[in-house]
Amino acid sequence: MIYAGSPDEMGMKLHVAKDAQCNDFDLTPIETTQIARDGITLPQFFKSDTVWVSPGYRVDLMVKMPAEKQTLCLVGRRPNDLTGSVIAIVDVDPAAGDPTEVNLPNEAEVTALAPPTSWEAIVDGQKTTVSCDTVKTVHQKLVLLVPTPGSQPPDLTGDVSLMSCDPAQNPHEIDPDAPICLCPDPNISCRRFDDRRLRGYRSDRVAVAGTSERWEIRAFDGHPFHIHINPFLVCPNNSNKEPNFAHFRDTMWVQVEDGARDILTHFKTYTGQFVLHCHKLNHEDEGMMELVEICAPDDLECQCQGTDANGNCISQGGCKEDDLQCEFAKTATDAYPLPPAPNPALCGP
Ligand SMILES: [Cu+2]
Repeated sequence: MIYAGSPDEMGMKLHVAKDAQCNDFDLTPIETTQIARDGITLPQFFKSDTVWVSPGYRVDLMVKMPAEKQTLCLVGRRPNDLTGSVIAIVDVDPAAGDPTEVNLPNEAEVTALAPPTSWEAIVDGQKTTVSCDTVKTVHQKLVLLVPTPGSQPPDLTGDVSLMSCDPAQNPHEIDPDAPICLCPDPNISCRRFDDRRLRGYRSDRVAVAGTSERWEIRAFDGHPFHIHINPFLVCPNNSNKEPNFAHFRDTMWVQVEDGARDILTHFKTYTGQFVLHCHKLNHEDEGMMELVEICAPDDLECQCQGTDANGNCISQGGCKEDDLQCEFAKTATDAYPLPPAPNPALCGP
């Protein structure tokens, strides 16, 4: 099942119909067995009566039909449609073909196809066996959407001018006499894609081929985090909607109620640029996207694209010397979920 809709999350359940048009159905749903996410086999089955999806999701699942001749109703529920709508009618009819299987495939046979959840890679300069248990240091922290607490989002319609902490430069300042820093809305880590390009940053996040990193990802409300090229390992979590054991995927729902979601990256051999973004296309199009760059291990010029006032590489999260907005974005991201500490040098008192 591929969810190409936008912008809402949806929970889907399969119900046994009481009539051919699914005007009425049994309220108890049928169990489904998820075997892959984003085309990558899961290391164990995930059984659930709800297939929960967010924009950009792909779920492979198996269903054992309860009877040879029956109609099933696929019902989808969204935040604005809690009673649900029938989105597909499934007819099971022996006249349509010969049954080939009575039971679902064996779990061990299917999960044997899953990629291993630990591997060898360079971490912090050392060759390491990487797993959610062995790599605990958080190398990069991402927050999806960080509005400044108590502020109204600025009106950015039709205007891609730079956000700024300097009221003289900031056309979106709400009150020129009380300057405050604002995060553009939407954003990733208080930064917006086109602002960063206009300010001349070649990329937003740099990593080295052959390495792995642990990333901590949070959301102010809820967003499907999506990254291109290399799938990432989702570490065990407390989700009751999705597989909560370590598994690979390339799109992951992150919501405020769950706190941080940790992933392990594995930058294998590809060098070059690609994007990570929220998979809600309206958010992505408004700037909730980053440019990621993978450099070869010996390409130091790629790894360090100039230095900031303290000698730190700009490409490793540093800011250009006069870029107060970038400094504020770092402070806000590091502090999250708390508000950033007031800093008159950046934002006024
Ligand atoms: Cu989003």
